Amino acid sequence: MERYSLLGLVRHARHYHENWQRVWRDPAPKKAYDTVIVGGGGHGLATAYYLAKVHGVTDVAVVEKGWLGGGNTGRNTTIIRSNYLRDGSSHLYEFSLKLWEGLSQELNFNVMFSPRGVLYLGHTLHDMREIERRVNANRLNGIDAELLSAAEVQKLVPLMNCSPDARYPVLGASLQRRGGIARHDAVAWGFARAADAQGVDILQRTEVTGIRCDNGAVTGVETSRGFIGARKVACVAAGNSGVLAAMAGLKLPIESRPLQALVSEPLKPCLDVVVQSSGVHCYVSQADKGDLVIGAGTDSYNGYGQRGSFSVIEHTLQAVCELFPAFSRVRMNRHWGGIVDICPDACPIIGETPVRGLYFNCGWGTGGFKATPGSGYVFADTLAHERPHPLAAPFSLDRFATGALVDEHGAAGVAH
Ligand code: FAD
Ligand code: PYC
Repeated sequence: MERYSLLGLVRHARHYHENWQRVWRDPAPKKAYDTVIVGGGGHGLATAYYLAKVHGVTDVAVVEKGWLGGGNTGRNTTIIRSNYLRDGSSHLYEFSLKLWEGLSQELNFNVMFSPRGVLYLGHTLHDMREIERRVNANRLNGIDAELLSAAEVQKLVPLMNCSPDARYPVLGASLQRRGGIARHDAVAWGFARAADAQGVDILQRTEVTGIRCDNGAVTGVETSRGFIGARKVACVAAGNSGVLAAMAGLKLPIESRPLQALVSEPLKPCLDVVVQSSGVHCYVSQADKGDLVIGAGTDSYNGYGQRGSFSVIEHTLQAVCELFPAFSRVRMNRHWGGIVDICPDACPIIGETPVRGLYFNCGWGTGGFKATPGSGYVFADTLAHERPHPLAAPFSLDRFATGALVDEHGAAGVAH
């Protein structure tokens, strides 16, 4: 009975909220490592974990200028799906989705992956043709995909305004039932804890300020805590990738732009599927604790401030209210921005650079959260074997010289 009394609650709080154990160590940097990973977001931490776990490479440091998951990993709307158009990207994201399905067990840490289904709405005949084409392409690649009519969408999401009188009426949608959401910072913490347990050093509050090269090969990184030598340097820094590349004299085909999201006050359960619409432009899901998690479009200018312009967020809220008139009475609690790294073909860059031993994993833009485990896995394999993992091969930097671009603009959750 005491469990439910006020006194019981206070006792519980005092007992469980004191003397917390560290979940990962806080080591001093060593003079040198075999591999230094720059960026303690989900992708960098996953890379470190799989390097140690799968390849036995444990002489690794993850160097993070702020706190783990403080970049886009902790700022995104966590939509996970694998319904991309092109074969190369479909295989990579599907590989990642399969890893999500077992990730909490793999890490022994609950990342709260919730495969509640992802709906992608069509508002015009052209949208519907594109959606149908993508559903067919997904099925050819063995990826679950369904085409829904407007009536089926309405049945699945009773709160949605599917009236033919809407300004942009819902004509139908694709549905990937295995898609869903996860708890963003738990993903960073789960990979961090598991990488640390394998012997990886995680160095927070350590900013890389320079990349040292000698004779065309990388020798280490200058940091706010001194020089750290490395045989390999792997940059996984999302919106800051261009800045890091410039430190080694490289220019990446990337634009860094703010992308915003916001959360509402908590509501009773009312939306049990993820809804995306590039037509009216918004994406929304309801987190397990009840708040609506809503995402916007990118600002149309480059920048490094982790906030975005008011007009973009206002446009998104208009779209949300149009799709869900009931949400017009909901108060918004917080909004923020992250800096996304966008490639011309809306696909990532994974692999080596012209500098020997210097690797980049970036360009995931507005859609890399879903790729976190898969990206870490294939990048670790690429680093360990010093050749592209087969799933990473289509995403090498030299595709911008050969012209073998993997255009995924149509499947990006955010129009840009
Ligand atoms: P980050 O988590 O950004 O990690 C990079 C780290 O590098 C940062 O922690 C940063 O501090 C560190 N760093 C940078 N420079 C240095 C330096 N010089 N020295 C040391 N450390 C450095 N994707 C989806 O799949 N689904 C979504 O629903 C989705 N929604 C999004 C919504 C928003 C608002 C945003 C901003 C992004 C969204 N994304 C989404 C994209 C997704 O968040 C990213 O692609 C993904 O999280 C990138 O992970 P990362 O580990 O590469 O980068
Ligand atoms: O990639 O699915 C996605 C996405 C949705 C919102 C932002 N990115």
